[in-house]
Amino acid sequence: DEDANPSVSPQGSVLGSWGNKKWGDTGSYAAKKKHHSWFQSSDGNWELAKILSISGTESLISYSEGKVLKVNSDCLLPANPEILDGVDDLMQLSYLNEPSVLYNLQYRYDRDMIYSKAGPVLVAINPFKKIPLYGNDYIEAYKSKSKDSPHVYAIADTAIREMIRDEVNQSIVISGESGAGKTETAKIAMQYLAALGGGSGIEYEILKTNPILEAFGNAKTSRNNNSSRFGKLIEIHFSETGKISGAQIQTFLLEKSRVVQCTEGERSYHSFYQLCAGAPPPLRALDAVHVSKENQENAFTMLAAVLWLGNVTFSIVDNENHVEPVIDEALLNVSKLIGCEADGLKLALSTRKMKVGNENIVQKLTLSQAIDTRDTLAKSIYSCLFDWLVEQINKSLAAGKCRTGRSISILDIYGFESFDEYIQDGIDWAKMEFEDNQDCLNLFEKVTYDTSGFLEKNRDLLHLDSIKLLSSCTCELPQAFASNMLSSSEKSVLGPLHKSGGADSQKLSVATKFKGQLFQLMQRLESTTPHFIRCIKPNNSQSPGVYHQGLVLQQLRCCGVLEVVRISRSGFPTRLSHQKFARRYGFLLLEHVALQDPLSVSVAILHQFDILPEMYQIGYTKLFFRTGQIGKLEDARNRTLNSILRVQSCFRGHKF
Ligand code: AOV
Ligand code: MG
Repeated sequence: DEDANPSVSPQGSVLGSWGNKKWGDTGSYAAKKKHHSWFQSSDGNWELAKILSISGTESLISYSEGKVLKVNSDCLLPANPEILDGVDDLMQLSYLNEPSVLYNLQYRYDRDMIYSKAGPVLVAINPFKKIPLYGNDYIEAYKSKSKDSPHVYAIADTAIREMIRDEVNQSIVISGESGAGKTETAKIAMQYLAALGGGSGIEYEILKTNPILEAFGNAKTSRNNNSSRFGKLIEIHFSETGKISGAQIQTFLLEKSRVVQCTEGERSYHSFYQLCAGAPPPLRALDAVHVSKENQENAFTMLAAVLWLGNVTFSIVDNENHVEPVIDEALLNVSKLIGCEADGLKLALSTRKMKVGNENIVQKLTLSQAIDTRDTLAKSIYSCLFDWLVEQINKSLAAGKCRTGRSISILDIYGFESFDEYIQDGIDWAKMEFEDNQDCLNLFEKVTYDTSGFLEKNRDLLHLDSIKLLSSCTCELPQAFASNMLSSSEKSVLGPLHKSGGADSQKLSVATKFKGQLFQLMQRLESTTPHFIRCIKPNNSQSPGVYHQGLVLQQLRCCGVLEVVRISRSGFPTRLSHQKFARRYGFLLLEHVALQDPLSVSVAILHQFDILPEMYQIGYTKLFFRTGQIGKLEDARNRTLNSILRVQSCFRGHKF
């Protein structure tokens, strides 16, 4: 029966028409007898069904071990032939409708194949359990190319190779919802880079930064027991020979509010609990990044001060609701730990000096103002401590940094989720070139953060009184923090922070800072070749083996994974400028056209290697290729280079 299975063509011509754009939209699919189809059951899940007969607009289907149902044929979507079950790249599916993609990913997930390709993007579904896909044997296998199934290692491998081959910095951009596995994925990528580029020992230091930063910047939330509350870009530097020579870490907007408050069932930063549990391993890890014993002591002292600050209480001292801190163990400990007079601390927490006209007046604080001041001080000390820690780590990792080399950056940022705007704009972000910073920034401002909470949570402006208190401390760190705060507030767009009044301008300053950081980030990534990993959370309970179709679909849709596959399949995902193409392959030309303009050289190369016209498109400045074409040219280039090398070594070995 010819109609029983749709014919499969490599370019998916059966359904080059994109199965469905929305739920239920069947596109050009016409149901046929014996076809396998998807239909949506009453619980919203898609189920595989076989069409028994068709009459008019209705089809009789059988599904789930013998159940039979009459449905409107329009509600059916075509399923792929069994031979395509579990293909490792979604591009290979004949039908790319949502249920087919969901099914394929689930098929693989059920078999612990958590990685799949969606064209150029790696999709990683969180297994929420240990799976045996990592470690030296796997690293070796990907390095030697004896394994090529989708994997973070394969992405990292491509990044290293392209960095060396193209002499271009690379980036690995990891996105996904909270708890989807971004941070774990970043660590897996680092593991591979460390194994391939290691040797000097600095790779171990780089890997050890993970537990340190997690101790100070991660916390248990309702979505993730080890949730990163800061964004992180780690730039790993390589020498010209491909060896790791150093690294630099940039962090983004730590969630400070967590220091003083968190929702029920959530926790504050791990470091506090670790400190309370006594000299814990991740904190002692500080040795690894060459923080002196004295500075480690200082850091723990600050941590303890923040903890004690949380215990400072206030009592009402007059009938206008003004308060003063209770002089107890907590207040005394804080003053001792940061190195200031208890009286000074008491004043800073209960009064505010203000200038009205030409007069200096001292205003007493109400309970809520005092609590705010206390909390802001705690948040500020903690975030300064975090920044200081990152600075120490960077100093340590910069040792031996090789300036002439290249780098691979790994971006693990929370909230960096919504790429759909790129798709709407018709931009093929498979090879997104970060050409327009403004677009990227606009996109971020679209990103829905924990909206109201986000800005509220970061209302963190420290009053001058508190900053002065810190700068008067006898301990080194609070002094350093105070001068940092002053200089950064002076630099801020809004001028010194303590001058800016109401809540609106405070909010603005956080938004401005955020935007500034993202701008820097975009600038850094602009010149890199990006590789994308999209992490997917299969369920909300952090459980292994549970795959919620609806949840997965929502995430696939949100970042446009399905569209990427479609674009890649119909499009030309590989782009190269004529200059680059001509420089790289020009020497392979048999006829001498090397002196001509890059475009002519490009055309000559395409002709010489008989690249089929449907496999490329020539633009004014760039060449566009379908997947796989560059590989052929690379093979030819390598063959030629190898034979040149052989000839050279023959000559060298030969005594004339
Ligand atoms: P996230 O970085 O995306 O969340 P994580 O990387 O912290 O998510 O992953 C959450 C948890 O999922 C981890 O603690 C692991 O238990 C588990 N997990 C993730 N990837 C793997 C894997 N490959 N193998 C085994 N378990 C894994 V957030 O930081 O909250 O956005 O802000
Ligand atoms: Mg994380």
